[in-house]
Amino acid sequence: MKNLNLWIDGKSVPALSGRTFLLHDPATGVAISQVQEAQAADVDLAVQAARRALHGPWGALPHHERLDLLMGVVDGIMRRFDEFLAAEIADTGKPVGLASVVDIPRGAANFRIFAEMARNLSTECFPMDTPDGAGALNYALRVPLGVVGVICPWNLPLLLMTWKVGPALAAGNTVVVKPSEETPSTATLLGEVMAQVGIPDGVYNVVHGFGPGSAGEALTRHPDVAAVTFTGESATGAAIMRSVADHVKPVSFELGGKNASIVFADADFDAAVSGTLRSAFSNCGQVCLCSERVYVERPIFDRFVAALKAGAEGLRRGDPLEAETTMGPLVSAQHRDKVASYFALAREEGATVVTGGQVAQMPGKLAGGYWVEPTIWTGLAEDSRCVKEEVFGPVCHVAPFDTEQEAIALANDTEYGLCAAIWTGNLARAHRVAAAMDVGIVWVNSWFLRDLRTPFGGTGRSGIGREGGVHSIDFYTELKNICIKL
Ligand code: NAD
Ligand code: 6OD
Repeated sequence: MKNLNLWIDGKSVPALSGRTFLLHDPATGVAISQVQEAQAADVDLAVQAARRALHGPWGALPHHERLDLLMGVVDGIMRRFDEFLAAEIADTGKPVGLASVVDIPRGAANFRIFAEMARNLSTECFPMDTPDGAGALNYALRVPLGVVGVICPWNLPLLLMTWKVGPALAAGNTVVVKPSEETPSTATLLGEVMAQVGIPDGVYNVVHGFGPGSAGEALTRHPDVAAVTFTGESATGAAIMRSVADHVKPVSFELGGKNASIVFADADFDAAVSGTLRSAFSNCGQVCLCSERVYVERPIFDRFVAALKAGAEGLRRGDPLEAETTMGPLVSAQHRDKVASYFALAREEGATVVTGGQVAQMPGKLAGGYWVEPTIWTGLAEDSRCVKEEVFGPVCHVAPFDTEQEAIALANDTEYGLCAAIWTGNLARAHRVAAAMDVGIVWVNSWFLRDLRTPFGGTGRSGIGREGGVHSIDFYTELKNICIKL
């Protein structure tokens, strides 16, 4: 079994307390790693290392040299691509066909796009008239926030962590990362890459552990952490907000969703079916952007449900390392039990189970893994818990609608507001319905497609702020106003 240390001040170190926890392979249930659990004292060491780097070697580097080093991280990840891939698959159980084209390449790309973006940053400057005629120059400077606490979920571990670390470092900050307790490996591997490519010690630190009463909470409460960027559940976001309140720290929150897809009868039928299959079942439904509510115009409802059922039943569960596998397990036994509880609840709430609805039995070494069937429900009331609450598994409820107004009202009837997908062949309708969606991101005839310079984030319980491009840089910097009398 592998031992996974913390990464503090450029070194791999055990936790001061000697406490550890076990990590299991989601595909088999077999224990694969013993992970060092950081407590407040370890978090303090990491934050102090990050402060020294901020006020020392990292802060002293010319801006373009910092960005050159971050471009080196891109190459460093790509050189160790296979190790990142193996570590991500072992922790998450996601299929190699997904992790090799999405998770690891995006982990590298997140450093490239923000290093490129930060090279071209500008701020405003206004030459001013003054009563004495001498004039003044009033301009703004961007300065880093300081030590940023980065708290991450388990569903896209490297992708979502680097989505925050990339811009934070490009903006001149240093970071202490708390990866999910379920998926700590790639964050640790990234520490080795940082050291190999010459990022100064203390710029990037990793503390493993849990949330409340453990490394996560200690990080959010640390007085020398200037800001907290968090991706995870909405309820956890609320807890973190309470933790940072006393120090009035800025937060960037990417939280949960209960996203809708709307399929109009004028859509390209096959594209809508395959797009909805992807948006409901990718990564075993463990993507915050997944569609758990699908609204289909009544004339094509029965045909659509039948096609979606055939597609879901065609997904291939199997060894995540095999290229043919299109559906992996859920991340943990605890999460499998949560998803299974919604299978039971849906039946109690009167769902028709079109397909799935069970924990899946797998053969051989996969028998001990956390497998479930892709599941489609119909017939639930709009106010039922299965239609209102985020399940975060391979499930969707499909319901018919009759008018565009009704579809908009159904899609918007949620406390969340992360994203929506609209499938239509009518351009005017696409614009109209997209504008009416109460969410941060709308896809038309697509899903999970975007230029990384555009704003990403949600409304309502789905988050606070926007990440991506200059929007990330805005969060990770303060603007300082300087007015010089000439
Ligand atoms: P989670 O909230 O349970 O945990 C996320 C992280 O927060 C973990 O590292 C955890 O240890 C830490 N944590 C938990 N309690 C804490 C506390 N009190 N203080 C500090 N840290 C704490 O989320 P998860 O189960 O890992 O991820 C799934 C959730 O994340 C889903 O709700 C999903 O929608 C959401 N998510 C959102 C986005 C997005 O971009 N909007 C992306 C991915 C996942
Ligand atoms: O693609 C991204 O940048 C991003 N933040 C995706 C989030 C996925 C949620 O699980």
